[in-house]
Amino acid sequence: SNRMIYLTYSKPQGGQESTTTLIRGRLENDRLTNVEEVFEAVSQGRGHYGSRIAFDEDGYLFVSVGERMARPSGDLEAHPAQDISNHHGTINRLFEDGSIPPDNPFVGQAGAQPSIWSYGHRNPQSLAINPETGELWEGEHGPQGGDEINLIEPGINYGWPVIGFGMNYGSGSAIHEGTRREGMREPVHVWVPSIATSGMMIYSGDKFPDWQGSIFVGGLRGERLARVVIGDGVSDLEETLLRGIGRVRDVRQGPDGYIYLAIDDRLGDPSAIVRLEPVDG
Ligand SMILES: [Ca+2]
Repeated sequence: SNRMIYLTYSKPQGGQESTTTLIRGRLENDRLTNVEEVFEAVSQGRGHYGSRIAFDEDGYLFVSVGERMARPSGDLEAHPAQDISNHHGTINRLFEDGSIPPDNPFVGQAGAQPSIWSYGHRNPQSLAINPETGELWEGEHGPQGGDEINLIEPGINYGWPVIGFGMNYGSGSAIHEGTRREGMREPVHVWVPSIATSGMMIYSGDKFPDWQGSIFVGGLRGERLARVVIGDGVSDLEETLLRGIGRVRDVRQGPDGYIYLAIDDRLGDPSAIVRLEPVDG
């Protein structure tokens, strides 16, 4: 371990607005030292920052940025999440120091942000690499209904807000023109109603052999752990584990092969890290 810690936060930009910013520093004597900014998103708004960080085996760093609650109305194709001159609703691929890999899909395209790896996302609060295949998986919050899991590939438009499965809060009125369209990628799995997807992990350990390759996703409002099995491009199975234990903020596989959950208490009380162990028989 190089003791480097990466984290994102909402960086004030003047007024009441702020943007998703990624920093890193080295942990020395329980202090974060040599803190430096790695990435600052070109985005504006008051909410829906994303954001998650994932590292792959090849030294790339992925960071998600939310659509910043820009309203989906009028010309949906003019929405900031469909515009790659900003970072609203994007997954970005960087080297660990924040520099831009020259083979990113929009490098050299006039007006495009060269860090963008994929776009057309809403609020991506889940991002994980499958350690066996190297695939990048993402989960995002839909509006009322329509949380998604997507397999992320470079240069792809994932559709928000032109296509999707959600509707407007309260009124239930339509947002999207439909659920599919040429040139936009549909999700691999959808939750209607939403669970408010949070941390994600693809299991590869030996403590739960039957769960190897499954995608685990925490639910915030859904207060659950979801297990999703992906078949040939679509989900074959989704089951709910541990319903009602609180808002599941993150799920990780420990080096020991057990599954760890971070439970989140909205009232700010101390809350638990929980370890899942197999039950014999
Ligand atoms: Ca989508």
